[in-house]
Amino acid sequence: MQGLALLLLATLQLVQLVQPLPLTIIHQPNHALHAPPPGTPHAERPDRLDAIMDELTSSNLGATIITSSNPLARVESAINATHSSYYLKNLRKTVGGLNSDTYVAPGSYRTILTATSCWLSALDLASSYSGPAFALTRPPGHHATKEAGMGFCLVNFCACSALEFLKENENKRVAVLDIDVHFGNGSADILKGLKRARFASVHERGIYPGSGESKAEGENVLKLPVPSGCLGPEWLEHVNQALEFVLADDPDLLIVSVGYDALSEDPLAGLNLTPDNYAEAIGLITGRFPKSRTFFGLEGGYALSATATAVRKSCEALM
Ligand SMILES: *[C@@H]1O[C@H](CO)[C@@H](O)[C@H](O)[C@H]1NC(C)=O
Ligand SMILES: CC(=O)N[C@H]1CO[C@H](CO)[C@@H](O)[C@@H]1O
Ligand SMILES: [Zn+2]
Repeated sequence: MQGLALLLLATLQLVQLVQPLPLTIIHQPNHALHAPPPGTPHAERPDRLDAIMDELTSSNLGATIITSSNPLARVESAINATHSSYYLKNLRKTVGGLNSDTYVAPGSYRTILTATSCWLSALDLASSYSGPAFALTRPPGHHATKEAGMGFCLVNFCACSALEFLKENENKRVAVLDIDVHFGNGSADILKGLKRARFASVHERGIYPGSGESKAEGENVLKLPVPSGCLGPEWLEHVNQALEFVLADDPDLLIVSVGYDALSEDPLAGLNLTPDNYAEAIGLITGRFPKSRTFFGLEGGYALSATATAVRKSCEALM
């Protein structure tokens, strides 16, 4: 009798162990403080995230939606470790344009702190085997290099998270996959040469930021440009190749910088993906690496309704 009870208990515990954890979405309540100056229309605007959150909250997704709450000192130290103090000093005192396409509003630095905090919360979940998690933040971050914001990006949240993980785990490795339609030059810039990190980007050839050609960028960085007009199957093949590269040295964590500007509706780029192609990419990713140790963070995506649909389908694929 006692033996049976023990067996039952053990089985229950086993079921709990293999039961996948639900998706956690981390959202950024103050994101609208980062807004373009009145009267100057800009693709990177608060509506982007509002449309996504509306779509997610009105669907029966069943994901846990939380906000982040990291101590300010941790968030700042992750940012300080990623960008030069010269650049950050300049960023904090700038209001207006950092350059012609990248604006800074009075509240931008505060939204940057919460966005970083959201990515760190997603990191904490995935690094304690409690993923998948998805940080839904803006503006995007993957073009920001150590020394400069550009391409709508002020701080590189993806790089902040990867470096934080490497700092907290001395012997572990991190894999970073970037599937925004633009080459993640900032993430490549910050991660190249790091022994315990691998980075791969799948992006449209010949568009912004112009440095996405497949020339070598150090042994741990792979650039996989696809031609304009590219459809789902060819793109997915490249995503698969990118995954193979970043997973080759048995990483402990996978970070996915996901931009939805490869959708055919996107006004800024020329690929022809559908929302279902994003769900298929998520399927490829979770088929090759445990989703409990994976987290996603939002980069671009400027066609509001198609992006919202594709984010929902991505989340459904993660459930
Ligand atoms: C980050 O750097 C800024 C400016 O150099 C400094 O004021 C701040 O105290 C630093 N924060 C942490 C947690 O290191
Ligand atoms: C690693 C990398 O490609 N960095 C590039 C990012 O884009 C800027 C602007 O095009 C270049 O100056 C960097 O070299
Ligand atoms: Zn992009």
